[in-house]
Amino acid sequence: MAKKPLRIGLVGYGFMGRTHSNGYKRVPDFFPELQYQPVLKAVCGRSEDKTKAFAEQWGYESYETDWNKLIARDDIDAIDICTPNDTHGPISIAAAKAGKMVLCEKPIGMSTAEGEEMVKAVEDAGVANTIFYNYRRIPAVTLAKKIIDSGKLGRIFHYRANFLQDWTINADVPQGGAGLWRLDAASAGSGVTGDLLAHCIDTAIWLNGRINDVNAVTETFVKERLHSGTGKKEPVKIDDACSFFCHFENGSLGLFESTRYARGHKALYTFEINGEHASIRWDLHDLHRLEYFDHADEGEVRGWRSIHVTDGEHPYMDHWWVPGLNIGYEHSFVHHVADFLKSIEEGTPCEPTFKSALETQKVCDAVLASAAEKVWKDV
Ligand code: SOE
Repeated sequence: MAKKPLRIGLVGYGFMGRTHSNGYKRVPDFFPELQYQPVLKAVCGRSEDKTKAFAEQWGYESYETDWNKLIARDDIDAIDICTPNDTHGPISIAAAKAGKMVLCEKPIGMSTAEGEEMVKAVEDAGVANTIFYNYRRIPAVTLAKKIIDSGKLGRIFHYRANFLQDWTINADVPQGGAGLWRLDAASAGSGVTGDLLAHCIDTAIWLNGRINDVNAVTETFVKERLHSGTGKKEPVKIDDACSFFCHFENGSLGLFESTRYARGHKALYTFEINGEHASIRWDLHDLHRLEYFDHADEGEVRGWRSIHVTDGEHPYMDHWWVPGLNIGYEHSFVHHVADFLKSIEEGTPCEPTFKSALETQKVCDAVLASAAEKVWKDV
């Protein structure tokens, strides 16, 4: 089958630039049925040396150092944004206005107000769009969605999620600079709320529906850090840790916790959902396993099942190895790219679209407002 090219212009060559590039490169080999094939046309970054080196390493045909020039090129179909959060809005709005498809790393932007402008831009332009909330596409998480949607859990009572890390405990870690923009409120918007809880919230809304209201606490444990821009110690304006309660529209209660101060945890994302008939839990450190408890099982053997989600009948797994052999974190991005290509083939939205991802941003904003004002906040 002759493939249709999807010419990619990537902005940003950091950690996320690598995860997305890997997705584009792996897709044709493992999803050969797709009509579209990504073509790595150009990568864009501010440092010419680093951008050129990235282009050579990952096989991009060319590079730019100004994203406006990338967007203006007529040999690019889709702009993929892997830069800090404060640039998601300007780049995606300009890309949509130029008629390009837009793929963007999470979160959608810096605030609900900005997210609304971004949704308007992609919808007015009628361009395909998606936000990379990659954990939805880990096969065990996608299987959780299938099980929940089948109604096996019955009425849902509880949803709880954690995302724990420990990489900012050292007070000498600066705010800003390569890889450290996540600590600088001007680039990141918020701390763990937009960076980590946003993942938990996206999955939660997808699995358990709308969140109505929230009650949150945040803490900034290290109050001042060297700012790489000013070269001086500056107040830290991001949340280092955040916990919140919430009510879901379906009547269940939610409990979420995120921190970068949980010594020993590098990326412990876990969630559990408890229903009337059954429960499900998942842990990123053991990402191919889905744990499932079904009260309908016969008494003597009733217990938590550990489903090894590697069978050909499990989501996405027929595209990989033989049953029993695991895949990993990077495959969630391959799956997202595959689903995006499928969506443009079929003319359907690729979830989460900018519009769906705006719902997560609204929850994040309500969480931060609740913590600041010490009150419950409607979403
Ligand atoms: C932060 O350390 C981070 O890289 C997030 O920015 C990612 O979104 C998350 O998936 C892993 O942790």
